[in-house]
Amino acid sequence: TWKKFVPKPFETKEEFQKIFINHVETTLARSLYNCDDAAAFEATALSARDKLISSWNKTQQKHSIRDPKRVYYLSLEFLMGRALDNALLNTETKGISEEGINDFGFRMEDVLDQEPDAALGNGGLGRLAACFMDSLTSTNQPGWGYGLRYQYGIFKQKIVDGYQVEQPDYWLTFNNPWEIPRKEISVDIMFYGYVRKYTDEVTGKQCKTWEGGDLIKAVAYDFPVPGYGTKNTNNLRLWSSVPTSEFDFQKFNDGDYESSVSEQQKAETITAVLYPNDNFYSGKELRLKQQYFWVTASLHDILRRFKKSKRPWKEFPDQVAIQLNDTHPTIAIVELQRILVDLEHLSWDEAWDIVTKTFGYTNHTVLPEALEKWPVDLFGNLLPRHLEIIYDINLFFLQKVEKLFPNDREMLSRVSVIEESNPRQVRMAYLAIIGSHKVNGVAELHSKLIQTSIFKDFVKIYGPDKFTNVTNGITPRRWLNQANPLLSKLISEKLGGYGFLTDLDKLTGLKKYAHDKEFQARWIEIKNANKRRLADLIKSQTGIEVNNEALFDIQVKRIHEYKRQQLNILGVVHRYLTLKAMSKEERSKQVPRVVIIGGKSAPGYYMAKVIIKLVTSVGAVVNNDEEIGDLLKVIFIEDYNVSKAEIITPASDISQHISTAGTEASGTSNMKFVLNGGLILGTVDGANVEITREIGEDNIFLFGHLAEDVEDLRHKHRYSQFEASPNLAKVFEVIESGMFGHPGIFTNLINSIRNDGDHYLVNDDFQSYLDAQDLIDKEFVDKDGWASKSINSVAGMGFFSSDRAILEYADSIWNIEALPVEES
Ligand code: 26Y
Repeated sequence: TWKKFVPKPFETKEEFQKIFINHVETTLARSLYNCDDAAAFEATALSARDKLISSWNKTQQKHSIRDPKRVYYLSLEFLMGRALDNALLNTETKGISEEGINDFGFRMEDVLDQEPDAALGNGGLGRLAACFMDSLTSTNQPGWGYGLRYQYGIFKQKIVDGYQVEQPDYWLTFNNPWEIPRKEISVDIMFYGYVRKYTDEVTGKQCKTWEGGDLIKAVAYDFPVPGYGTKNTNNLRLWSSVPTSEFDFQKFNDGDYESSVSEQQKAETITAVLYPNDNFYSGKELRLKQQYFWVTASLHDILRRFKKSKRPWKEFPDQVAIQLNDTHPTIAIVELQRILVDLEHLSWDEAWDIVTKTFGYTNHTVLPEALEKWPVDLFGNLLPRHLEIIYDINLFFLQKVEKLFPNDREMLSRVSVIEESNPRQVRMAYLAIIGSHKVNGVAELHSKLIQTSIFKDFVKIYGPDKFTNVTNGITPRRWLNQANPLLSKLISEKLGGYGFLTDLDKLTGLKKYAHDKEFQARWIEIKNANKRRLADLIKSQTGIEVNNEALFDIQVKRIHEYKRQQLNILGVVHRYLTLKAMSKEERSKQVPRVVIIGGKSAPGYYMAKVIIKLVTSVGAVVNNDEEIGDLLKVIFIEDYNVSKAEIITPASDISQHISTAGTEASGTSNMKFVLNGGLILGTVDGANVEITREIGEDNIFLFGHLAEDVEDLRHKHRYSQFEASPNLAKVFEVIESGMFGHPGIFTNLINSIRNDGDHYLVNDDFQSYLDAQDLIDKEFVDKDGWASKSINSVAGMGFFSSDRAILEYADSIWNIEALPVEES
């Protein structure tokens, strides 16, 4: 029968080798003798992909038959990183495939290293989406991701003369074995055009239609998302823009063939490049085009799937939940309303009821500069019908507000979706709130803050139940099992297997070993091995050798003033001055430190670029000071990305999460570092608060002012003289003396603290920061005490699994249920 000819996904080393060779010889048209690491990567990936596609098919079939309610996660960013190691580990075939390729003379490490990162995101928000995809599958949720297939991911960072230089990340140079092009799945998307009124012949009703615009085609590319401990495989669908096959025949006939073709070619620019701004809104038309293009293609796909079920429209929210990852996909609310009213001819109220039951909105930031607001003219030109619908949504909303709060004109202008500024702007966050049934923040403190500050009026209008919290999480598959195989293995020995990877609360079982000397020794040995792995990376990238005995102090994340890398490096200068002032004898008693900083600045973010230059300049002096030697090294890691994070995260003794209180919504790398046995130096901000609650306040180094103090401090700055904390004054003095190169480079950075209001409270928190650093130096000397803190911390991290986060969303926002594909 036909079944005989269906190749079985491999389960043994020999089966793997057969499939591998088959891919080398037929898919790649090579031979084993002519197969380099790059080809070995491709063949291994294709073999793993075969396996995933088979479970992907089963999953999608089961979903088609059972037709459960599904969630669609709309995100403009998916920071996936590499896929091969993850696929092999999640399908538990890394061992056999490694043995398989070893026989052929390849080393797994080198093969894995061939893969480019899928870097379709900026930072936290994009990586969260990637962790959520892993957890959706691993917890068997029927859920898809929808995003854009950018041809250029986040830029690659080079450091030239101490400065950041950006290079394009064209990640699709070689075949991408993970993507399945679905050229047959395409949607035509319109921009510009006009709105036409007409009378419906049957009902006699006044209707509107949008027409006459430019068309661009969206084509689907599917990426299988493997899970751990499951036969399910979910889908991530990314859209790519291509010209429509339609042609401007007028131009063609006029003999202007070239320009009619080149107009069409412009289509490709829509998905060409990821905007490299993190937490910063820039208001470019092309960005709005990306948003509408992606949202519309995705909705079209979702509606097509729903229509197959032949259910009435009112059942749509029983079948479909759509989660908006920040405001970037907010036009989906308007587009669904437009489809239901203009094309499906539902009444406004029926349609709006469906819309609001369908959407949920996650807010990731309170920073005013990150809130999206589109100029009304730009919006109305690109999407004329959508702007009209926004006006109507706003009108009905304001009528409701007026009834609730009669005579409160101020309230009406405060909550209006249209900001009456010059130019007038569409406030996307307000639209997202009005069009969703739930709004959530990403850590307890953050959720409380948005309810009492930027969205306060909306809490009054809708009541508190619409607003909720879902604290972020991270996937323990990538961030423990994959990044730190040694620790994962040790934990599995103590807990009797790898069950903690799908039930992270099991880590509490480690508590009883926190003071076990033998266990501590193995724990420390693993940390040392991970530090050596990072030291090798540092050596190969910078040529600098670091002392493995030193305390590894790491801050890696996007460079941003609110994240306060400037506080870190100014603290390093203070440490350097302190060491220089010591006698030789005193110096010999100090704990050696390697300060590691990494992260990208947005290309147009001047101050962040100055901070990078200060870090590299301080490094250039300190690292070459023979008197200091191993006591202090300052390393800037170039081009921080997901695959580097996998090496960096397991290697920290201390990591820094030191944002001005109230500015970091959650942070997720804080969770990754602690899960890998590093301790935190942090402010009382974002998820640091909950981490403290879960692991105990003795296991974290907190410092600085609280979020509730920030407003008063900023107010004080405006009305009183700047008084530098004495230690900061000394640091400024040596920078201005030229100790780290021409001081003019750093003038604006220093001024932002000294003369321009110190918005991020660097001065206010400086001494408290130094005190916390001193405490760290003291405690690090006690190796066993440090190890027991580390073990107890890991034991308390169960809560921060993204599985927990996904189950909370599934339960309280999406109302969906797991649907596992049993083994057949
Ligand atoms: C306006 C637009 C261009 C924009 C682009 C990217 C706005 C925001 C962003 C990215 C935001 C972001 O990454 N936020 C981070 O989300 C993480 C996941 O919830 C949080 O852990 C982190 O604190 C927050 O800064």
